[in-house]
Amino acid sequence: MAHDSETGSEKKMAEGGNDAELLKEKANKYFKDKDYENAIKYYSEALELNSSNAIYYSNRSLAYLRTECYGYALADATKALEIDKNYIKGYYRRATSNMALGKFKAALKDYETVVRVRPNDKDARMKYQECNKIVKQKAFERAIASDEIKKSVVDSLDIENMTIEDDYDGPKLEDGKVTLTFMKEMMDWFKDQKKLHRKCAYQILVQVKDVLSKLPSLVEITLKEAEKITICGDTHGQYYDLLNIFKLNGLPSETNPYLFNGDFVDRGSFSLEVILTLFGFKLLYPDNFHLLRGNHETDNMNQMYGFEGEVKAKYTAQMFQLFSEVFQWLPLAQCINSKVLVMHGGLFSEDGVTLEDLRKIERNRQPPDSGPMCDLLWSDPQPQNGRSVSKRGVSCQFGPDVTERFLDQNKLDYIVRSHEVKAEGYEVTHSGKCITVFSAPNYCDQMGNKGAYIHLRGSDLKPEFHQFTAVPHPNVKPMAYANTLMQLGMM
Ligand SMILES: [Mn+2]
Repeated sequence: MAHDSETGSEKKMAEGGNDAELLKEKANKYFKDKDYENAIKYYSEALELNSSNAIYYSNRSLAYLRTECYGYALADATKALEIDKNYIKGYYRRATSNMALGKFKAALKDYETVVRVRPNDKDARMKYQECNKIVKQKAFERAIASDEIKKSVVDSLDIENMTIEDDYDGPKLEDGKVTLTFMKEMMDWFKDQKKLHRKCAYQILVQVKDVLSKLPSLVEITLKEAEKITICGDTHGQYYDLLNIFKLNGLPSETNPYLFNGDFVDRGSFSLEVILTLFGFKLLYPDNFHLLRGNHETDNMNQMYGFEGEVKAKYTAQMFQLFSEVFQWLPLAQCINSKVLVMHGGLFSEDGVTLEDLRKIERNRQPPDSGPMCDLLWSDPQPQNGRSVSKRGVSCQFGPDVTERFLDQNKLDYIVRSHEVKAEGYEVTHSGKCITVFSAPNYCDQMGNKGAYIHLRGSDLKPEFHQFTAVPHPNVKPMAYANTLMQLGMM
């Protein structure tokens, strides 16, 4: 779908329409240069002059899709269709927004409409069929889930008897254990785009499931005076940038602890390499290497944004099932020295949530649509007081007063969260009480942002920011394994 720029068809515009058109042209140019923030700004200005133009809404909807603001994208696509119910692109936009939000049935309705209106459009038919397939598969999964207690993949594996072929000369666990030598060999092996033997991958997954399932939903650690921890944000399958973090900041070890704050997989096409490396270090240093769940360590996201496709391409559907089981055991939040709380998304849709409430969350599941578990994975801060509807269409946005009250009630100093790309790799908001850290530089090969990580020392718990830029990676584009409906060029 080309981006809408046809100007000729709108000669019948109201007064001020030409100014609005100029603003749209300006916005289109920013869009083309992938500067989505400015594109949104000028589409919005165009809409202020002429709020009855479906194309403006539709174009802004696409810019919102690109910046992951699916809630806003959905609202704009809906608006475009209210103005012009024959506007085909509006249906595509609304369908894509709904897909991104995991609302597959709603998306299917829009694809149905397009196919009905354009029976000879092959592209439309393909999208309809793709979406229909997902809806059917979801219905099937629900049927199974209610029929019997879901069995673990672990029970159907016979890892002991998996043979490693003689021609495999890659890394192997030593007596079934992850060692530092194994980790170094595996990282080099991955760097050369080679595949770890499936037996080793399964060994890591089964062991890490066991380790993670013994952790509480809220992990609490204490740093001594002289100790330091490094907190990283989203890595999103950018394996070569992960290696660069280790190069700049040192390999994980008992004296160089790390906390990776979710969204390890999806989008970047080296998600398996990232997650197996992180799981390997979790096994090697269970008390000094920490992982929290992000909103992308979930089935719906993995189906749309590439991780499921990548695991199926490199291994099997069964292995993806096991990943899904492991992800459900990732802890949801971590508290450092009873003062700093770390989570992937942010704070809550309601006041009064306590650390005790977080400890009690039964996390071994796909996240619900609302409530504390959903908020921890999905919410975002906002500059104004109070709460508002999420731009993403899930959870909420919370203001500085919300942060203040939460910290007061729980006797905390500040929160660290990730989840949003930031130009500088980090951002300090809410008077220093809400910090965002993001560690995927030049996100999706196109955002031009820096990455960052944070050092926290036991002595003062003051955040110290370190920035870095993207390094080259082999020529496999982000989203290469994503569902065809989500691939960038097709939106
Ligand atoms: Mn996220």
